[in-house]
This record gives sequence, C-alpha cells and structure tokens, in this order.
Amino acid sequence: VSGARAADRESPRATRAELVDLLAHAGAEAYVSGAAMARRLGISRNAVWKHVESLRGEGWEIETTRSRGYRLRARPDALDEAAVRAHLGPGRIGRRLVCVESTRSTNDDAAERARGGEPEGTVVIAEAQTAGRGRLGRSWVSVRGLNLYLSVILRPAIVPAAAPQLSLVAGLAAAGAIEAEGLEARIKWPNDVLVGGRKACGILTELEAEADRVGFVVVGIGVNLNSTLAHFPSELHAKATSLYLAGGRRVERARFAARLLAQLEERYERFLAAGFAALAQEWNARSALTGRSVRITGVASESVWGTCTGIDTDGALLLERDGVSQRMLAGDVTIVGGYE
Ligand code: BT5
Repeated sequence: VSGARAADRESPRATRAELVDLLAHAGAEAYVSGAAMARRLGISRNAVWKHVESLRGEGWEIETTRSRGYRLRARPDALDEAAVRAHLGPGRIGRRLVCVESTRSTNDDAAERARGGEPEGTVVIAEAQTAGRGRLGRSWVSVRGLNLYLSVILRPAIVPAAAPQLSLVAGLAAAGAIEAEGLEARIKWPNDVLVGGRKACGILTELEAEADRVGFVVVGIGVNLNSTLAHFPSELHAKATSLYLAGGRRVERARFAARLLAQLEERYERFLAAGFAALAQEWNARSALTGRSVRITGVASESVWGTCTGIDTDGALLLERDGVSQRMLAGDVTIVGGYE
C-alpha cells in the first residue's frame, strides 16, 4: 500500500488520465468497480474516490453506485458527433463525422475509409492518437481529451502535383478558425500555423493517386487547443504553443472543430472553382515568412537560402537572393535567427 501511495503522489496527473481512460473505455453504459480501478492504477480505493471527486468538480459527470462502482456519463467539453454537429451547418465537409476515443492516426483511419469508398467530406476525429504523424516520419504529440486531431477525406478533380496546395488551403482554414478565437495566426509555409511565433497547428496532407489523377486526399489537421506546456515534451517547450497558452482561455473543442470545418469548406469551394490562385493573396497576407531570411532544407542535399518574398499563385515559396528569384516546391523552412 505504501508503494501505491508513493506512486499516487508522484504523478497524480498520469494516474488521473489513466483513470479517465479506464472509464472511457468501459463506455457510457458500463460501470467499473472501485476495487478494479484501484488495482489497475495501483492506488487505494480512497484515492480513486478522490480523483473522481476532483474530476466532478471540473464538470465530469461520473455516476457512482455503491454496488457497481463508477460510470462515465459525460465529459466536459465533449468532442462527439452530436456536439460538433450542433455547431455545424449543412455542407459537404463534415457531412459524415466519425468520432473515436483513441486511434493510431486519424489520417490512417480516413485513408482506410477512403480506400473502402467513403465519399468526400467524411471527417474522422479522435480524442487521442497513439501514433499521430507529422511529415517525413516525424510524430505529432497527441494528448488525450484536450486538443483537436481530425482528418478530412477529399476527392478533388486535380492533378497529383496540385495536392500539396490543399495543405495551404487547410492552413488558411486553421488560421481563420484561430482568429475567430480572438488570436492572431500566421502561416509558416508549407504546413504550420503559428500563434505568437510558436507552432499551434500542423497539417499533414497525404494522397493516393494514379499518374495523372488524384484518387483521394486526406487532409489531417492537429491543433493544440487546451494543452499546457506540461503536456509537451521538453524539446517542444520553446517552439510549440496552444490556444489556451497563447490566449489564457480554454477553447470549446466542438465549436472550434465545427468552425474549422466550415472555414475549410469555404476555402475548398473557392479552390475547386478557381484554383489556389484565388487564395494566394489571402495566404500571403498571413505568411509568417515574407520579408524574412530563411533556409530551406530537405529538397536537395544542400540547403537553399534567401529572403522570402511570398508564395506564388501555385503555392510555391518564392525566395530571392542577390536579385535572383527561386521557386521552392517542397522542404522544411528555418527562419534564420528565429523559429525553426
Ligand atoms: C506536421 O508535421 O506539422 C503535421 C502534423 C499533423 C498532425 C495531424 S493530427 C490529425 C492527423 N493525424 C495524424 O496522424 N497527423 C495529422 P511536421 O511539419 O513534420 O512537424 C512535426 C514536428 O512538429 C515534430 O517533429 C515536432 O518538432 C513538432 N510537433 C510535434 N507535435 C507537436 C504539437 N502537438 N504541437 C506543436 N509542435 C509539434
């Protein structure tokens, strides 16, 4: 018992997250006994009860009966289909919403569904990802219950080479949704949205295509909404942020998700009708890089550097060096003397 008590003192936050996981996995219909939870968490039944009481104080609806134990009826700030739908108008994006408790990566789920014939507009949303992905095999930190991880299936009639433009379209949508929360958002080509100079959102666009025709595109968007620095590994402390950290206010996730989807819908319609050129000006107005000295890596063996003059009408990044301008189609950007 003393060992268990020590564990409980060491990381109450981790224990609490595990307790929520246990209840969430049991589902809204099932009870988990206090004894079973105490055993699984390695804490006393009394400690279980204390965690439950503190969760209740924060708006978690947890039912207790002496004989059967605990049952999770509702979490504060739910991110389920009904909650998102309540804020969402009719439209093609979000026509179908698939909300799951936990998954490896919503991009993988969306791609699998798309391969199975799921139509354009289906959105997969997860409370947590166990293998959230960034580009080039990097990972996306995806803590449970606080942020937004979603993937949208699109089936645009475009050539594969134009697919990366959808990351830019999604970046604009994310910036718009963040601005609706009263914060200033800047887009860092190609796929980051920064708030206060730090990364609050990342976008991962993946496609399945034939030589000249896109089969489907999955646009994955991760936005740090309510996480605090303690939720990020230390190497991200200097470069990541959340809307809560930047604005000091918790963000209602379902409302934010619906807004993001509405913003995406509006930009996507314009993109389909007139191509990325129709959005380039709006994108340039929010660019974090224009006028900055930048270095681009990952495109060739050598890195390329110059002053960023904006993006082209096809989404290519424009660099200028010694009066010569260059177009970059892909790569990672480092602002010289700034955010990497
Ligand atoms: C990205 O990659 O920024 C794309 C992230 C896309 C995440 C969404 S969540 C829903 C969907 N499902 C998925 O599996 N993915 C998408 P990249 O540009 O490669 O940036 C990755 C880098 O960002 C990492 O190497 C870290 O340095 C940093 N990073 C990781 N997690 C972060 C977080 N939560 N907030 C800010 N920065 C993060």
